[in-house]
Amino acid sequence: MACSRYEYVKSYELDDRILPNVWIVIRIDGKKFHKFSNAHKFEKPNDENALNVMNAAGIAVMQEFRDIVLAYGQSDEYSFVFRKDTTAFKRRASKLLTYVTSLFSTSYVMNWPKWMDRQLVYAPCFDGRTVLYPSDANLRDYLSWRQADVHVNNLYNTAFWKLVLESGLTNQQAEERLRGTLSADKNELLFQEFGINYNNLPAMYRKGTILLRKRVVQSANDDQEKGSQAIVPIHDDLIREPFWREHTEILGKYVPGKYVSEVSSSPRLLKMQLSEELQLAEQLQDKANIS
Ligand SMILES: Nc1nc2c(ncn2[C@@H]2O[C@H](COP(=O)(O)OP(=O)(O)OP(=O)(O)O)[C@@H](O)[C@H]2O)c(=O)[nH]1
Ligand SMILES: [Mg+2]
Repeated sequence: MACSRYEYVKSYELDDRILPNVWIVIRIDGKKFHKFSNAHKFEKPNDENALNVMNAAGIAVMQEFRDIVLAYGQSDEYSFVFRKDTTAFKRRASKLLTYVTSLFSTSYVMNWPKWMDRQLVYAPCFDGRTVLYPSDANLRDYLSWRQADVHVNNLYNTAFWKLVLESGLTNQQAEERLRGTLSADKNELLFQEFGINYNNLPAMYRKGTILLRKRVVQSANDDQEKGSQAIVPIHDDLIREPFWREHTEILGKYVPGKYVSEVSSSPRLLKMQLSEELQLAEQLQDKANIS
């Protein structure tokens, strides 16, 4: 068809391709989740199932975008790290950002009934931003910043909700009680008044969730090629060096690392993936047998 006289408007679209050789981080964040979590009666300060809806949505995004090497989630946010040399969507910034944000949102809704026993009252909504980091050190500092954030918030929230829900303080009184306290003071308060050793609380609450692509095998001696590939949830300390020594694939030439786990003792998030993969393999086998 001949060019229409309107076609010139296409030239107004800007080329927003991301410069080469940088880590691309896309972070999504729930809109007004303070209100959303109340409306859906999330447990305070952490709702394990609600956090797993976030994790399941994060896994769905990683399954779709194979160039995401790591994702990190805490509270109502998730960060996705694309490998430096990704060519996904020709590195077009707005395409990448909008696809990830909308796939995360729809996957959140799809996964809700698998984890929650209440219905969604209204549609959750997420914003998204893209940040570029030129060096590995910058990327590690970014992730450390997000994990330090969960530590500060979770320690405060744990102490705050104990004071409100168990000691009967009003929100304002609890705020006043915690004003100006250091981490050590809050640890002490939890221990002395509530008998809680903060370090024994679930790691997912204290450290957030790191999603890594791994080959899951049953024993360390198993051939790596035999395992099924899955997105594995990990709740480790990524600020310190051992994490990066253990998962060298993240910053190196990307080949999924090995994850040793008995299927029966795997986290439910992982079991669900492995059983979905098994079902798919069985369906393919059935099809092959029929034809
Ligand atoms: N009770 C409960 N609340 C949670 C949980 N996870 C996230 N939230 C809520 O989500 C909020 C997330 O913080 P923000 O993203 O800073 O605040 P927001 O209300 O989402 O506001 P905007 O992001 O600016 O739209 C927390 O302050 C909590 O109120 C949870 O597991 N349990
Ligand atoms: Mg938010």
